[in-house]
Amino acid sequence: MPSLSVHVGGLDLKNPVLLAAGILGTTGASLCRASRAGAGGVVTKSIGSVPREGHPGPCIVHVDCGLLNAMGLPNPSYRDFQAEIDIARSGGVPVIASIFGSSAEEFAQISRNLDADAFELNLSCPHAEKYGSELGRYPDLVESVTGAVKAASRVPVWVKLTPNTADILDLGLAAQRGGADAVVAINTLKAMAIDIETGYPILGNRFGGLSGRAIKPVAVRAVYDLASRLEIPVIGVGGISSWEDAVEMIMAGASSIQVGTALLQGYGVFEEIVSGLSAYLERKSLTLAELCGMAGRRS
Ligand code: RRO
Repeated sequence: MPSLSVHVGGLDLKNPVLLAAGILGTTGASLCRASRAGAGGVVTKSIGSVPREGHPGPCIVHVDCGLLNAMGLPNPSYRDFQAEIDIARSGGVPVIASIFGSSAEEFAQISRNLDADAFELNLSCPHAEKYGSELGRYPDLVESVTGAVKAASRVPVWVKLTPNTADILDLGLAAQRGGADAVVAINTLKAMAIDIETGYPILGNRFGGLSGRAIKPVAVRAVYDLASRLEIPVIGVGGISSWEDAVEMIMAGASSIQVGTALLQGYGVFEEIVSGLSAYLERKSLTLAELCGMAGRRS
């Protein structure tokens, strides 16, 4: 069988299929289940400096081809989350802590105090005042936040980018200038749903972020654009639910991929993607490195 092991963004991974931030990443036990199910690495739910309850419900609604969420960054704060990371680490794969803050200093402070194998900077949540894409849509802020965390921590730093911008490449270049070890593309697309009987928005927060199959083509395009210009690796996320989706995202230029909303099908999705990807590489007599960015070399 072809090797699926890969070195991405400063981490050695046994395979390139990771658990994405936000889904089943709130406890050490659920993160461990993802590693036992075959994930090559796991990303936690985003963690901030103080506890947050999140937005009022409803926080999640199923829509055609996807999921709309406005969780609102609920988390217990980094002080109470270290124990969960320690449990997650017993799963034997790298644990990447997703962190958020409202300033470069707040990001840096969290990274100084949290012990994880890498950090993924959430500069892209589409529906949280003063956080996420409210900073992450400005290239200069992406650069300064990335630089501050790089200076404060000794582990690799990945930057998760927002698709809710005119040009995601500008954001990727800013992350690279700030010293990022990789960029992660994409977070959810800003979206909403309305109940037609009452006329009320369905989500408590009125609008939220769209994930799942509907956003895969948007993510593929973002990864393609980023991978063709950046020198650092691009980690692809957005709507991947099968090995075929993973192959497509890797062909677009993703060095590894993350799976989020597809976890609604169960933890078996990791094994399905890993074994399907492996069988595909064998059938085509390709290595993972040869597959990565193939579409860019053909255009
Ligand atoms: O918690 C959330 O509502 C959330 C986050 Br942190 C994020 O990055 N993306 C998203 O769609 N929801």
